Amino acid sequence: MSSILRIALQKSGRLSEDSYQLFKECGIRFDYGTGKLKSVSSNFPAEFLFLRDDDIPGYVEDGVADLGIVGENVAVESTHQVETVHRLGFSKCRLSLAIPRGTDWNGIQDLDGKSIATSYPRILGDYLTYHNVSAEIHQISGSVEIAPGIGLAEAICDIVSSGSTLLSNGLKEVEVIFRSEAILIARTTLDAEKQRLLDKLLFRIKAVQAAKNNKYIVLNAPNEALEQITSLLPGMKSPSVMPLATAGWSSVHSVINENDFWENIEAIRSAGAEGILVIPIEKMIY
Ligand code: PRT
Ligand code: ZN
Repeated sequence: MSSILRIALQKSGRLSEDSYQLFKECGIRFDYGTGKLKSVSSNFPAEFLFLRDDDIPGYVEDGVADLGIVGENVAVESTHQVETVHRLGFSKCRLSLAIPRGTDWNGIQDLDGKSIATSYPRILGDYLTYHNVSAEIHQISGSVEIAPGIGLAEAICDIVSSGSTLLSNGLKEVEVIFRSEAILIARTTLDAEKQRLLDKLLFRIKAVQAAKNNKYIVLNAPNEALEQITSLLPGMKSPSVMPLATAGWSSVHSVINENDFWENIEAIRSAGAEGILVIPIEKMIY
């Protein structure tokens, strides 16, 4: 029987849409939604299982699923042995300590002897131990932000994204203890055939991510500025340079990274480039 990868995704929540979108961009089609628990892809040897995110590391460790997508916060907090295969760059957030807005903050030692409510006792416990702080950890599974208001704890340690939940509960963020994003996790032992399928999937994921991080750029340059402009646009191997119908001018085609995009564009313009077009890339394969 030929092998099939079983991939666990969050059924419905902050990871779901981006996870589904990622597979779509990788050209892997499957149905989801309307209460489905699983779905087989119509064009890739994969079966998708739709689960609560907290259950995914356990299912991956047990071999019910071969792969899964979870927040790194969930993977690190769980005691299950799984391998982090790839960082996916979405659902970014941070796990932070927060205290009532009116309270002074001089540093982590302020929490010595205090009580802290959290759903992340392991990550918090390790952080406190590392900083030699002894505090009482109250493990609660939800609505952590109300704990100080109802007298359950003096501080909280919870996931923060925009910060508006903390704000509306009269709390202030005082220390980021962990930064998280969605990750692809795998069972620690995959047979050769499943590993081959995982490599195939990773190849596609990397092409999709590279495309998102880069843009295709086309510009016109006076020939005397070509050397300087092409050195600013190394592209994937080297830029393409073609003569324009206007004598003394060339067209340069290359790829430019999103991270230093604006600085590079300014340098290219001051070197003499004109008529710059920047075009999104759909897939990028090195
Ligand atoms: O139902 P299921 O168990 O599957 O989902 P869930 O409710 O446990 O998780 P879900 O969907 O809320 O989050 C899934 C993952 O998304 C988390 O494990 C994080 O990795 C990531 N993520 C990104 C977040 C947030 N942003 C986030 N803002 N997870 C939770 N929050 C919550 C946070 O707990 C707090 O209540 O949003 C609130 C803070 O948001 P801001 O924007 O007000 O700061
Ligand atoms: Zn959950």
